[in-house]
Amino acid sequence: MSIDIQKLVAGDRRSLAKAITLTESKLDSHRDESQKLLEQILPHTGKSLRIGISGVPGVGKSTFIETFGLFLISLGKKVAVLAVDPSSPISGGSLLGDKTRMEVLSQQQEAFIRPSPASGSLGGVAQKTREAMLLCEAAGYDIILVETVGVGQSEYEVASMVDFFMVLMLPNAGDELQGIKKGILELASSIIINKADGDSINLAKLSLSHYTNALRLVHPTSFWIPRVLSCSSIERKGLEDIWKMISDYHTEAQKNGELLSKRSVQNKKWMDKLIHEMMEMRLKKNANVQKMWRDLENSVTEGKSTAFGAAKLIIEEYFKQ
Ligand SMILES: Nc1nc2c(ncn2[C@@H]2O[C@H](COP(=O)(O)OP(=O)(O)OP(=O)(O)O)[C@@H](O)[C@H]2O)c(=O)[nH]1
Ligand SMILES: [Mg+2]
Repeated sequence: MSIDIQKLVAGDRRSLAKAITLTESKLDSHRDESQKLLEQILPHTGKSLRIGISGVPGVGKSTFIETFGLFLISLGKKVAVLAVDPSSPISGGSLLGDKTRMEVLSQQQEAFIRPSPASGSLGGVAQKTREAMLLCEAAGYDIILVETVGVGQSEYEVASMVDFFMVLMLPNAGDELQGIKKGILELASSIIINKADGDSINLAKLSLSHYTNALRLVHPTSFWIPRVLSCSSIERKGLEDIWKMISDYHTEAQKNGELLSKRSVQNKKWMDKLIHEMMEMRLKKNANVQKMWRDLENSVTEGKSTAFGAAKLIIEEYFKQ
C-alpha cells in the first residue's frame, strides 16, 4: 500500500483514508509501513485542537457532532470526526450507522468522518484512533472530534488523547446524578446538558445547577475549572457558548504551557502502553513461549504453580533466546 505523503499533507482525502486503513491493518508488513508513515508525518502534527465527546448511548453525541461540526465549519474550520467504540465487532461500528445521522456534515468538503476501528485490531481500538488523529492533523484538519460511548475504559482512553474532554448529559432530575461515575467528573473539562429544549428546558436548568455543585467537589488538577453548559443539538442552541468556552481553554492553555505539558504526559503514557503491548505481542508470537504459556496456565488454574512463578518462567524463557 503506497501512500503519497505530499498529497496527504496537502489534504487529499483519499490519501488520508488510505493511510488510516494502513494503520488499521493487521499485517506485520503494513504495521512497519504505517509506523514509518507516522514518523514522516509527525512534523506536520500537533496543530489541531483535540476534543473528546462522551456520554451514555442516546444522549445525542452524534447529533451534537453533526450540529457542532457544521457550526465549526461555518467559522472556517476543517473538522475531522473519529470514534472509539470498543464494542463494535466489525470495522465500522456505531459511527458508520451514524453517518446517516451526520448526514449533512458528512457531505461537507471541510469534514472528514471515520468510524471506529474494529475491536480485533492489534494494539487496541484507542491506539488506532490516536494514530488516525495524527494523520488527520497532518492532512490539515483544525479540529478533531473524538466520539466515544460512555462505558468502560474507552472514556479514559479518549480523555487521555484529547486536549478538552466533554461529557454530554441528559436533563435529569437530581436523583439520577448519583448514577454517574465520580471518575468521569474528574476527567471532564466540561459537562454539557444536551436536549435542553421543549419540555426539558426547566429540567435542564435544574441539572445545570446540580452538576455545577457536583463539580465544585472535584479538586481541579489544572488551571482550568470545569464548566457546565447546556445546549440543544436539534434546535442548534448553545453552540456559541460551548465554542467560546473551548476557545478560552485553548488560548489560555497555549499561553500558560499546559497544552504542551498535557500532551507530553499523554505521549509518555502512550509510549509506556505501547511498550507493554509490543512486549505482549512478541511473547505471544514466540512458539516456545506459547507452548509453555498454555501449560503453565493449566498448572496455575489447577493450583500447581503460583501466578508469580509462572509469569517469571515465561519471561525467563523469552529472554533466554
Ligand atoms: N430533543 C432533542 N433530541 C435530541 C437532541 N440531540 C439528540 N437527540 C435525539 O436523541 C436520539 C439519540 O441521538 P444520537 O445522536 O444518536 O445519540 P448518541 O449519543 O450518538 O447515541 P449512541 O451513538 O448510540 O451512543 C436521537 O433520536 C436524536 O434525534 C437534542 O438536542 N434535543
Ligand atoms: Mg452516536
